[in-house]
Amino acid sequence: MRAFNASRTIHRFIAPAVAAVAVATLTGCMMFSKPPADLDYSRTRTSESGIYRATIRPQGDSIPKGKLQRWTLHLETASGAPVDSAALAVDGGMPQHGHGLPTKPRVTRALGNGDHLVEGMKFNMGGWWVVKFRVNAAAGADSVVFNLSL
Ligand SMILES: [Cu+2]
Repeated sequence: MRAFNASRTIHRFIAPAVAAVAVATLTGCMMFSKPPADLDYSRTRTSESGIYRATIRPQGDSIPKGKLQRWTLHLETASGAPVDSAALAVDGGMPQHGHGLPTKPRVTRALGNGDHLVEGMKFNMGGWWVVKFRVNAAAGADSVVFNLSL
């Protein structure tokens, strides 16, 4: 009797398919650190030198991501007198991402009673945004900064 040893050792080296799928969605905004805890997200803020008080009124009140929107900026002096005649410039960005606004919003006209139309606002991602209005009017030059959490 012959013991037929049918055991064959077949070594299959299946190379582990290390599919390092580098999902190339690295658009430069991959910092997930939290914004400072003490940020003031008020929609009414006093300017940095205290000359003005300004209120942002986003269209429809909520601030959507990725959509062009119009805002109204209400501007008054610290004592509450509406400011209609002012040179206003808009700037902004994400301090933690090192980038600015994706658009170049502008204050296009005065609407009366201290209100000013801001066109071209857009925020293309979630997180902490800063929007700054530089104001130059009879009472002086100053800036007012708003924090947004999207
Ligand atoms: Cu960003």
